[in-house]
Amino acid sequence: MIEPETIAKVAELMVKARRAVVLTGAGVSAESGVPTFRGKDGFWRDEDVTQLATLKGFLADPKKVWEWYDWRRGQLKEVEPNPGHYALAEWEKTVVGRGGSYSLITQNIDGLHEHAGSKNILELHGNIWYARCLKGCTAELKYLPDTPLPEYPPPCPWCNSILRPHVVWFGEQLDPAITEESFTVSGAADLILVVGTSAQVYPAAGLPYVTSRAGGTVVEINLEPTELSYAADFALHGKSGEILPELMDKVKELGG
Ligand code: BV8
Repeated sequence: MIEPETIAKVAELMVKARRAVVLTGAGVSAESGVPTFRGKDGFWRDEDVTQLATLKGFLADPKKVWEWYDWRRGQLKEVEPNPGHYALAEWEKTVVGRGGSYSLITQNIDGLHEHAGSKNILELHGNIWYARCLKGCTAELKYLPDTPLPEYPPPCPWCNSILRPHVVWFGEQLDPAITEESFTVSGAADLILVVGTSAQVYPAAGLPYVTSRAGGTVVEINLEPTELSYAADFALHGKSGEILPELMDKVKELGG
């Protein structure tokens, strides 16, 4: 339970924000039933799995890695956005409606923010519903909405190679344009909400510090304390699917 005065203070900042940024991680999707990576029920506790989410792991066994991703896609097919996703989409409407700017930067690859109605989304780690040619024969992305896939690995429709998931693996560069925009908006933000992330994976985890160094306010909303908690101006510990709607109720009460 977050103290009412803290909810009121953060909601006031959300009403005043003109350059708003949100950074989300797996914790935002947890209440939709999507497993997180490192939390107590994190599914990356099993070492093998972290080997799957690497280019080396993929090249060693594309079939096995695609089976794992398609299993995750199958799980995601059943889930819906939760009140936390919808609250962030609603806040975007109020900020933009006041003539402000809003960017939602996510490490999640599940597509749930878009499904909930968020518009200006920066997918730092890609999207599990898209694939691209392993050889890079084209910059085109192949949208693969149906799961299970007919064959593993799926063939590249543009050349005789195969497709790889359009996600960023450890040791891989993020999309330069998305990364640059994420750092630019974070450096200009008057407020960043950091929601549902263990704040361990870089460069994403560096974004709130960019906001703080530039004089913006950092609000963490997470189930448990993280390294960021000590650097944040506000650290609200609890479920994002409860805290975000509570904050939005207060924003609307304040005429946001
Ligand atoms: C790169 C793939 C250049 C897709 C993922 C040494 C020091 C610093 C950095 C590095 C280093 N060595 C290497 C690096 C760079 C490395 C990195 O950061 N490693 C860390 C782990 C040390 N980063 C990279 O490699 C990145 N590329 O930097 O390129 C480069 C290249 C080579 C060498 C150096 C630099 C690429 C990173 C992307 C990796 N891909 N996923 C997939 O299969 O999913 S990362 C994976 O972690 C997911 O994408 C995920 O989004 C991301 C972050 O995890 P979180 O979202 O935070 O999830 P997590 O489970 O950890 O935490 C959830 C939180 O939610 C918890 O705190 C929990 O308490 C909370 N929670 C749970 N339920 C709720 C909740 N909160 C609120 N409400 C709830 N209900």
